[in-house]
Amino acid sequence: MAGMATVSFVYFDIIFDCSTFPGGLLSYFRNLLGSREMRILILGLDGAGKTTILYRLQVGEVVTTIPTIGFNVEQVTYKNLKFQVWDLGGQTSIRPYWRCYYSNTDAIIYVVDSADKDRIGISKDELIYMLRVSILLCC
Ligand SMILES: Nc1nc2c(ncn2[C@@H]2O[C@H](COP(=O)(O)OP(=O)(O)O)[C@@H](O)[C@H]2O)c(=O)[nH]1
Ligand SMILES: [Mg+2]
Repeated sequence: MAGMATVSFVYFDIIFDCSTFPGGLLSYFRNLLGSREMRILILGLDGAGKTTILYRLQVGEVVTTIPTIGFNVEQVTYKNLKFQVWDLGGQTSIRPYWRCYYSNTDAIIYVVDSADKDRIGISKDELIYMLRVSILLCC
């Protein structure tokens, strides 16, 4: 990740508009969860901070990462909710394969490195493309 800036998160639910759930996102997940584990994807360009966020969620601290080849999948428990979190590699050559993971996914976390100003446009384009494809595949 370039520089010392913080990572910005863009969180959105690919299936539902969150405003539909006045009880909050957590209660939305809790209601859905009853029967199964939630599946979440973490996407973003390479070096954006995806793996760091995954392990921050899982072990509660920042760990040293190496570039992700392929993907990491980890189970994360938060307030008795279980999430299966898929951290997909963000290199240019791997991005076309993100679409293979959209089906059966409950939510996507899209990570943007706010310090990587040279690639902010690429990150935006990938986000828009990902939204288009995921909506086509999931609705
Ligand atoms: N300064 C700063 N560095 C970060 C932050 N998040 C991740 N990094 C660093 O950015 C680099 C890439 O992070 P990584 O999680 O491997 O990115 P990924 O390719 O998206 O999985 C690593 O050296 C991290 O330590 C952050 O919030 N601030
Ligand atoms: Mg990674």
